[in-house]
Amino acid sequence: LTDLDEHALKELIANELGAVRDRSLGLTTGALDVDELTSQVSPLMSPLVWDLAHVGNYEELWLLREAAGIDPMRPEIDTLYDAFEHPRAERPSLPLLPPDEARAYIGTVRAKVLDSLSRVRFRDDDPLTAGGFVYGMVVQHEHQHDETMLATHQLRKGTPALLDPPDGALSAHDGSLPAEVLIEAGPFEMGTSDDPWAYDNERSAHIVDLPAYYLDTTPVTNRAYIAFVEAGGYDDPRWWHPQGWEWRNAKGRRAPGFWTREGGQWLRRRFGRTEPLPLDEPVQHVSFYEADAYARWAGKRLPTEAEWEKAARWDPDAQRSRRFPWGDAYEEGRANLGQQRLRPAPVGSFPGGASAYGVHQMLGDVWEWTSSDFTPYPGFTSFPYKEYSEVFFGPDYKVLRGGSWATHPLAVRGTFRNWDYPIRRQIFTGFRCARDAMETR
Ligand code: AVJ
Ligand code: FE
Repeated sequence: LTDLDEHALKELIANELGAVRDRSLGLTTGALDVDELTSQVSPLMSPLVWDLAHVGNYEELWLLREAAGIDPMRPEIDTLYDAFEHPRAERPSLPLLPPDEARAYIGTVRAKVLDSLSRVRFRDDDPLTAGGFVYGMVVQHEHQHDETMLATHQLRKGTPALLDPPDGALSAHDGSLPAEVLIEAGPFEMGTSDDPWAYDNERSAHIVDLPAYYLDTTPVTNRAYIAFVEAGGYDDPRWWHPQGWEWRNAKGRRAPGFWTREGGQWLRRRFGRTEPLPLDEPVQHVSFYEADAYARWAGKRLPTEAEWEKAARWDPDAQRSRRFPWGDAYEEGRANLGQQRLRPAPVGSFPGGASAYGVHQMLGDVWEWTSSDFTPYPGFTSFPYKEYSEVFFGPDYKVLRGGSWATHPLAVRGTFRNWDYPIRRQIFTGFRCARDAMETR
């Protein structure tokens, strides 16, 4: 991105806008009838048609009104698609644009964006347009909602609407990985000051000094998690955070989301189909409290987000942090990202995506819970609006890192920070464990 001149950058932006729109339309058409697009599968999720019009309304606000100075097209609908005015639970009862109108609206917005793109100057002294930032923000936003729509699809009942893409051969597979990697004590650079499309919460780069620790080489698998379940892990309050124990009792949780047991076998429901639980895949649909309880049972703990990021980005030989675990540029075949398959890849897949420390599958597959609250980095300033990150800072949210199989490569990097309530598990969440090392420097 940083190497492109303005013309090439605009070409990339136009292509990425097209690609993400294809993705959004793919998640809102096909086997879905109008009723399925407008109804709600869970109070945690929006009707799909809300997400669809919301991404177009966000695009209108930022790319037409703010960047291009174009007058509002339909100011009267802004309030319907303002996420802060209407929590998800009440969205199905709003007078939303019906699917056809929503598609027409976002299509008109998009045509005007592409038309105005060549006229908008990217100015180094204007943080909104420098490096195409606001366009990157809109592309990432639509991909984030596409991932949210996939979580909605996972919760849907009825005829399956999504087809597994032909899986293709997974890349080479390493079945002989050590269980843990030692990360030596010392400082590393966390966050970024120069990634043009990074969000405010990823800024600025700052040095963090960590004691030595061990980190699991791969995410925790279904096989390993079954051992916790079958050892009675859900029935022993010793392993659970008091609020986690409360949640387990109130909700009757005894296994991860979408797991069922039949005839002595563990199964899982995935996009409307039931299949045997794939033992070598990372466990998915666990809450922070479940991840935390497993880690204690295993004699470990969850990593802090600094520990996660050092293991993913720091190159101890070069004494610098990388943008991705394997280097600074995104490369196909190094991670299971971008909805190329509708599931995490077995652990040991994508050995070419390992970090300098030899930690595997840090990007893609499953979002990884960390033990850290979502708090601002030193010197944080909100940009370009405080409802993206700032209003969520505090002890209510836990940080998740690394993206899932559903996350687009443009919407994740080694510095990217996601967050959610510790009880949530409808998103594609897993975890890996850490433990202290006694090593001294
Ligand atoms: C960063 C994934 C927590 O989905 O709530 C979407 C992203 N912000 N629209 C979310 C977001 C505004 C956000 N997360
Ligand atoms: Fe949004």
